[in-house]
Amino acid sequence: MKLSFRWYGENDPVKIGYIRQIPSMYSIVTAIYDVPVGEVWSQESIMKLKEKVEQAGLKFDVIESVPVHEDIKLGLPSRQQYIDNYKENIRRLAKAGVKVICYNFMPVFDWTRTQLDKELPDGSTALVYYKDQLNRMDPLNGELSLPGWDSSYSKDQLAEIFEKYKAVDEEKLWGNLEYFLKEIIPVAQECDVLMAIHPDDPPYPIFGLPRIITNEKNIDRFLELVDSKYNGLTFCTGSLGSAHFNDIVAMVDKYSAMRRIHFMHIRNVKLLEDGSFEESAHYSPCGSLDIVEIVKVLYKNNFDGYVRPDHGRMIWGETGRPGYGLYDRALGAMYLTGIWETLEKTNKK
Ligand code: DNO
Repeated sequence: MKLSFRWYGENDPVKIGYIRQIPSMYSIVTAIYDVPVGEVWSQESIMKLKEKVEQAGLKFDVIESVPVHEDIKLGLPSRQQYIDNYKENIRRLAKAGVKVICYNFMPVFDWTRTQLDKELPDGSTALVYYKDQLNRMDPLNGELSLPGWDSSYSKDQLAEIFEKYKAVDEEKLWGNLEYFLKEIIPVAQECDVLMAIHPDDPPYPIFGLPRIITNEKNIDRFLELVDSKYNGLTFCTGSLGSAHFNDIVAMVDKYSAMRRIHFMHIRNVKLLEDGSFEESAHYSPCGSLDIVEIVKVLYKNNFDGYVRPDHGRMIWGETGRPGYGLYDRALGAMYLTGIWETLEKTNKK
């Protein structure tokens, strides 16, 4: 496994030099953040970013994300221009040596939580998703915003997009995804860049919008749409693991054995009885997922892709981008490294 860490660039309160100090850190995961979704990234800005990462002694191997324009997900006639731009971004990133591109196909909203600063009994704060809070939320009142979103919309724009989605049910969304993949995967193959879709978080429809990268059956269908290693997965344990119906260890085992996982997001979640969940520390006893078992199956299948500790809590008084502080993610990184080292040493004997 290649340990990596998400960095939001120069504006990230977490300095890249601090990330470098985490033992066994290999690669940065980042993106160009000042270009509107759907537009082409300049080669110059890509090269500058690469330089910054490499100056810090880390690899510039993984991009998260090249976001997919809403018109592509909606299947509008205007999608062609955005798909052409997407292909150009793949080519330009390949020129800079990028190996994996993460993206998602969630309508309108990326990952969604109902509270970003829930205080846990130990005084740390975490991101949570409480069903009763969700039921009281109105996505159209303009109050909903998350730090991880690639786009932000005005109230009116959001209402307009919701209106357009009335014509897109799950099957239409599948069709639009297939169209997109059949266009971009040949380019990814030509450039030798592995595409890695991120699952929907949480893995079921919200606010009446369809979501399809949600469970084993659908991921099987996704992988068959274009049966190529270039059409792969970002397997996010916390996203898929926030619903009781997903057996995370079995899924990681299956897809890593198929060599279709290129990027792992590893974090833990604590599932509550009513289907709500709280993000927790990575350490298995803190949540509902068994992180040791997850890493074990990756090891067993000789996983050599990228792994990043995903969201962390805010601990030790740190402030910053919810989910993306330094301290708890660094603890997660060392926990994962410790498990991997133990597996390597025990299996050598
Ligand atoms: C959440 C992230 C996601 C992810 C996108 C990929 O913290 O894992 O926002 O970056 O869904 O496109």
